[in-house]
Formats: sequence, structure tokens, C-alpha cells
Amino acid sequence: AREPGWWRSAVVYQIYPRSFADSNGDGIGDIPGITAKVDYLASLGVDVVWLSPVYASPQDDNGYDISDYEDIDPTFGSLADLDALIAALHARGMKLVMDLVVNHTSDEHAWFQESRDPASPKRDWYWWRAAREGSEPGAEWAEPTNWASFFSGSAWQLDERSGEYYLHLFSRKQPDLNWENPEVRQAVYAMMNRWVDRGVDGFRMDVINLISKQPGLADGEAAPGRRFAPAFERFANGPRLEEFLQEMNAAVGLDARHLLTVGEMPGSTIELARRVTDPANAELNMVFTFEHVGLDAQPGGTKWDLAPLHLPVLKQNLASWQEGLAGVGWNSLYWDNHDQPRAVSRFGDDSAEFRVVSAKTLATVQHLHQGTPYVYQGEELGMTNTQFVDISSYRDIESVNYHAEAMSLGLEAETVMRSLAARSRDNARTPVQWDDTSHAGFTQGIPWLPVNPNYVYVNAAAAVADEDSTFHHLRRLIALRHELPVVVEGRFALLLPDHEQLWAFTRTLGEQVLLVVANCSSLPATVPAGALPDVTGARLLLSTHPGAASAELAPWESRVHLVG
Ligand code: ISL
Ligand code: CA
Repeated sequence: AREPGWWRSAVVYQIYPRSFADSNGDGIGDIPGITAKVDYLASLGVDVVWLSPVYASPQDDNGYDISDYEDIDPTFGSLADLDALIAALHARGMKLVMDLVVNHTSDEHAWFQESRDPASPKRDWYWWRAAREGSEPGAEWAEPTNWASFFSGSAWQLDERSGEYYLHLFSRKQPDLNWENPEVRQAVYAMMNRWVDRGVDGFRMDVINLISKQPGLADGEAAPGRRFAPAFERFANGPRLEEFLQEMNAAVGLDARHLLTVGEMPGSTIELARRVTDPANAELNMVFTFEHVGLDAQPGGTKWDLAPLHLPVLKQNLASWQEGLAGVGWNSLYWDNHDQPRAVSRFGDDSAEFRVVSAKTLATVQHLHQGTPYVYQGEELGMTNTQFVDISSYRDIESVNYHAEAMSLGLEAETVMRSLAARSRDNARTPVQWDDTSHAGFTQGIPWLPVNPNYVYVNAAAAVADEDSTFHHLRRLIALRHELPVVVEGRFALLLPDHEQLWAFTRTLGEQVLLVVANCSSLPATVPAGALPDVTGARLLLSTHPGAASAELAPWESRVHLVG
């Protein structure tokens, strides 16, 4: 049974099925592979599994290009396999959340195939536009707008069949659905209802703030010498977004059936997120913000333009979301997902000396903010970024396209490879490291993406056997959330906001104060005298090092005290 608001005290574990566990030796993870690991997930203590897409798909963007919402891709298994997974999770008190990718379909979806015919009743289901006025279709500069696709090149593709262009904010094989058309919306809601009837417990909604486009489809401002403009503000967060979300909520019974809903909303402001997650508005439970994963890029640049991350900026950003949503909406908390580099390599220190302890401390900081934490597969093991040295190792469409475009623009090869090493989505997509046997126990065949060579010591079997591992640290954090209401409901306050090494905050509920102090650096740090609440007599709930009383914190040391 689903209790109202149950997701506030839940921890979600994200699975990227392709890279989780392969049951049949074809080198690609699959649903039976997941079902074989549900006891592992239960032992970690997570409440919910979110599955990245397993629907029928040509796999141009690893399943985020769906050709049939009603079926499972044979690569991953069958509907019967999914039913078995749902049953296995439910039997252990866990829930299943599915990815919902409805900003776009695959170009191989039957809806789009019909839509290519200008006389079809589905023509208006997608964004078809004539060439720019005065231009021949297919000529240079003839695209209806100068928008860049997220995956390089134009966001418009000419279809020879009608001589018109269709919009694809992602790859050419991901045409955007036209949510202005009510038939599109009803078709999506009907599909969602069928999944809920089948037993799924919620949805993670892919780029949901792109379903309402800004009217007018205005050009963006291209950088000097560039043909296409990243024109996010020209199409995202359109005026009908909240109307569509409310309509969806009512039509599917998202709130009435106590489903978990989380909207992926790049470019969402705190103000928008507060409205969307305010239960009174009946839209979504929570959203994924992107602000904190953009702080290590150059302002005004793209994710590939690397810049150093400053701890005060990061912790103040999270604090502003804590304060902005407090008492009204609800935060989601994440470092990692299938689109981001590995947290320990990005925010921690993945050297042999500090990998484990920095992964633990990052988890402590994340899980003890207010909101619902998301754990990405392998994060519980402190898995690190890839060690690819050659472009031919990369598989992600975004990385491969970026490399080609950057090289054609004359960027230095070394700079491009450095950006890929730091930012490629493939960092998160190498197979989960289960043990120290060949291919880390992920497959009996050849993995679709090479296993990180550090699997010989970074693997689940080793972590589960070691009480001091990241796995057990995370398990304790999850248990704390389930035991202590202050972890779920406590009011957040940031301490020492400008400290360059220490991340310290309190959570307060009634008489209870949870104090978190973490050294987020690879050098020792000293707590300034009198800067933190007195912890004499307080209970030490969790720490990374023995002897947690001194004012000196070792590199990446963290402590959690409960006062009162
Ligand atoms: O990955 C990103 C950073 O480079 C984002 O631009 C990302 O594409 C964006 O957050 C949307 O992501 C989601 O939709 C995409 C899909 O490729 C991603 O995997 C998914 O999480 C298109 O469906
Ligand atoms: Ca397989």
C-alpha cells in the first residue's frame, strides 16, 4: 500500500539497465539481471528503484528514444520479465518507478511515422515547420530557427517527404511531441494509466519542463562564428507547463494514487520548483535541479568548458534550494545519475588514499540535507570515472557528436579529450562492478562499454564483505533516515557558509538538533573556535574516523551528532 507522502522518507536507487547486470551473456544489462540483484538492493535498504527506460527503442540514445511505450525492448527482456521484477520488489517492500520520456518519441514510433504524411491526422502531433522565409528547404540557414540540438548541430531536421522540418531538441531520432495538441496529451495519460494499472509506483519524467515551449519559436543568440545557438530560454519552461502537469496529475491520479513523481527540469529556478512541488498545486512531488551540477563549468559556456568548483558556491547553492522550498515544496538530492560524471571523481577525491572516505562524506552531506536522496548504481561502491584515452572508446551520442563538432571547429584535440574525460556521460555508464572476476562479473560475454579496470578492488563483493566500506556507510545513512524523523523533517540551516573546506549544517526538529560537519577537502581542516553548536553529551550517530571529538578534521572526515 502507498501511504500519502511516503516518498519523503524514501531513498531512491537509480538503475541504468544497460549497465547494471547482464543475465544472458550478450554484454548488455537486462531486466532478469536486475531481478537477480533485488536482495542486494534490499540489503542496502533503499525503498524505491527507478529504472531508466526499458521500452522498445532503436537505442539511438540508449532508450531515451522510444518507439513503443507499451512494450519492453527485447534487449532488456519482456513484459513478463518486468512483471516479475515488480513482484520481486513488492515482495520485499520496495517500489518501482519508471522513466517517462514524453517530450519526444523515437522517429521510429508509429505516431511519428504517421505524422510524416502532411495529410495525416497526426501531422500536428509533432513540431513541423516550413523552411525559414525566403529560403529553400535544405539550403544553409534555412532551418526554421537557429536552435542547437543538445546533441550538436541543428535542432531541426528536414524531411524530404513533405519538404518541411521537424523539431528535435535531442537527436534527429528524437522528434519533439507537440503538447499543444490535446490528443497527444490524452494519449500520454492513457499510456501512463496502463503502467500504473500494471503495478508501477511512480514516474521520473524526462526533461518535463520542455513539454511546454515558449510561443513564437524565436531565434537564440549564437556565439560569434557559430551557426547554432544553445537557446534554452527560447523554448524551455513554457507558459503551459504547470497547466499540463496539473492536467496529467488529475488524468492519471498521480496524487490520488500516491505515486512518486519527479520531474527532470534543467534550467528550473527555485521559484518554479517551489510552485511545481507545492502539494497545493497538484503538479509533482519533486524536481531535479541542475544548478549544482553546473557550478564547475565556465559561466556562459557549456558543460564542456571546465572550471574549478568552489565549495562555498556549491554549499550555498544547495542551501538556497533548501531554504527556497522549505515548508512548501520538496527537494530531490543527487550527486550522480546516468548523465553526470561519477560523484567521487567530480566532487570528491578518487585517489587511492581518499576514494572511500570522500565517497562516504559526500553521501553523508547529500543524505542529510532535506529532501529525497537518489543513489545512482555504483555510487554505493564509490565507482569512479572511466579511464578512456581514445575517442573510439566512447559510445554516448552526446560525447561522440561533441567530439566531431569540436574538432571541426578547430578546438585542440587535447582540450576536447580532457573535457570528455571529465564530463562524458559514459563516465556513469561503465558496467556495475560486482566482483573481481572477468568483466567485474557484469557479463559472461563482452560488455557493451568497457569495465573500469579498477574493478579488481572497487566491486560490490568486496564492499559488502567490508564493514568499513562505502556500501555499509550508505546503508547506515539510509537506516538513519528511516529511524529519525529529524532526518526527514528537520529544518535546515547552513553554518560556516564561506569556509573553503568545511561543510557544516544543522537540521532541527522540536528539541532535536542534528549537526553535520564534513571536511570536503584532501587536507586537514580546523573547526573555528565556537563556530559550531556544543556537542558535549551529544550522541555520535555516524562518522568516518574514530575519535570524533577534536577540533581538527582529517581529510574528508565527517561526523554526524544528535543533540537533544
Ligand atoms: O546530459 C545532459 C548534460 O549534458 C543534459 O543536457 C541532458 O541531455 C538533459 O539533462 C536531458 O536528459 C534527459 O533527456 C535526454 C537523455 O539523453 C538523458 O539521458 C536524459 O536524462 C533526452 O531524452
Ligand atoms: Ca543481456
